[in-house]
Amino acid sequence: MPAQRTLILLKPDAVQRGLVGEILARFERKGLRIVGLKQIVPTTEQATKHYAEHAQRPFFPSLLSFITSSPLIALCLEGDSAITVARTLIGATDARLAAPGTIRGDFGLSKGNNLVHGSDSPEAAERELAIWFTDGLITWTKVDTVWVEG
Ligand code: IDP
Ligand code: MG
Repeated sequence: MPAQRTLILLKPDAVQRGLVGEILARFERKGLRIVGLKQIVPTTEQATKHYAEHAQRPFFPSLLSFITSSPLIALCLEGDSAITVARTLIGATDARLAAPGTIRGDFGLSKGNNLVHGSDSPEAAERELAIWFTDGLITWTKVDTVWVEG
């Protein structure tokens, strides 16, 4: 499979609980590269766009309040089959049922507050990356280590 890019959100519960480093480490250790990263409090408009497919669901209002409640980390991860690989690391939507060894399975106890979002298809990844990285801040270049003298 060719390299893909996927949109990951470390949701407000992950940030509030101090799990950002732990979760980032799992993605990095797997071999996915961080090519975009920022901490923001999304606007309601931005969150509504992101979760548009769920607009008619009963949990939508509480999902919106949750996701806009405090800072989250938006990430663009890149690598072979990044979309599926990230979803596998994240685990099932309901963290109470997610397998041990997955992020949700190891750290979550809720279906709504489930720590992480990951795009579920190439089309979703393209759509979602355009919502969160409107400033185009996605970049990564491999360079040889540069040593500072002295
Ligand atoms: P996903 O994040 O695993 O792709 P989706 O079904 O796309 O799961 O749902 C989007 C998000 O909406 C979930 O991650 C979760 O935060 C929230 N959510 C989904 N289903 C429920 C529910 O039944 N109750 C409360 N929140 C839910
Ligand atoms: Mg989804």
